[in-house]
Amino acid sequence: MEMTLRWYGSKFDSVTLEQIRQIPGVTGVITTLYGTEPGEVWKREEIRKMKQEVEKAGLRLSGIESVNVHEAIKAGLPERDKYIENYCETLKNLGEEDIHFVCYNFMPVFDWTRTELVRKREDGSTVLAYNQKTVDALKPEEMFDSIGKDTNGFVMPGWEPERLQKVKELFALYQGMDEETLFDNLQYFLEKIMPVCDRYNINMGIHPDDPAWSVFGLPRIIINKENILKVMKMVDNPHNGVTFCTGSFGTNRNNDLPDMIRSLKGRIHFAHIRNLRFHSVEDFEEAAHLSSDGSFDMYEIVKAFYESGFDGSIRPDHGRMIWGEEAMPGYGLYDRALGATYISGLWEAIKKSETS
Ligand code: DNO
Repeated sequence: MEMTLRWYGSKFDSVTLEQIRQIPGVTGVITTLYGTEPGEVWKREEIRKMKQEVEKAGLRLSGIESVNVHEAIKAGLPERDKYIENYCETLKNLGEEDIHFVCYNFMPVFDWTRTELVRKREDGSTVLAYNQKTVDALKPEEMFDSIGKDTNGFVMPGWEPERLQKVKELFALYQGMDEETLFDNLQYFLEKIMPVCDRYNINMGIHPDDPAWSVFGLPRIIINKENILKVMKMVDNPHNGVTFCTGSFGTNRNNDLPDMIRSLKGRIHFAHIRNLRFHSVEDFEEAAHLSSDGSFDMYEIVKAFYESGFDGSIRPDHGRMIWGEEAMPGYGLYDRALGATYISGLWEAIKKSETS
């Protein structure tokens, strides 16, 4: 297991590589060429520059989150082949720069969805939150305006203004599309990229849908054990793997996270670990990573990773905003650093108790 932190690059992140380097146990970052558009080919020089910057700070570039998938691929449009070719070219360039992990998602139109970015908790910290009734009362195109004022001026991943300006157009692409068609489109994409992944030894990790159910009537498929196992089977290649995000799969209270982790043995290449606090099945907020602060048993989750021989990168996912920090919501330094040391502590304890 390698402990990492997500980093958006010096132009976009308030957290610096020097700060990340000082978090005990963190040796790598997960980053991206933030600012590239889905469908673009990533140039080798740009990739190399990004990697050198990370390495110069004494850290490893452990993987990419995300190389986003163009909407034409998800919607299965005739021009998808061109964008898949571009995707393969990007993978090849990453492989040639010795980068071997890529996270992506296959959610139509929206990436992750939250209804509040600064819900205040009793201790004065703030967290991201989701309420289904709020979503039900909104039109999709109003979604960004409803939270946009709370981003502290940061461009949120998955909520880029260019994407949101086209929301209505994008919705039209999925009119009447069922889940089976979305599975087919994912299979088509995976079958085309696997040869490049085999050649350059690139592990792909699909990120679950967040929340793990349909929003605004759009089809969503990476939501539970049955569906994720189906994706693993339909392209049965170890390079076709998962980014196991506890906070996303965990939105659905029927998902048994430790059981899912065990059933995906060998196919989880990257872990996002965070905790949620539920007020009802349709209203939840993000919590500190500790079990006692939320609704998940973090010990059982980390144990499932340990016992299934997980050897990929872990990153503490979204944290609370604490100690007056101003950062991209969910991605401040302080609470994620606390999360990293907590998860490392659980890992050490589990390892020692199982080997003694
Ligand atoms: C949100 C993130 C997601 C994730 C993508 C992966 O904070 O977990 O935006 O990076 O879904 O492609």
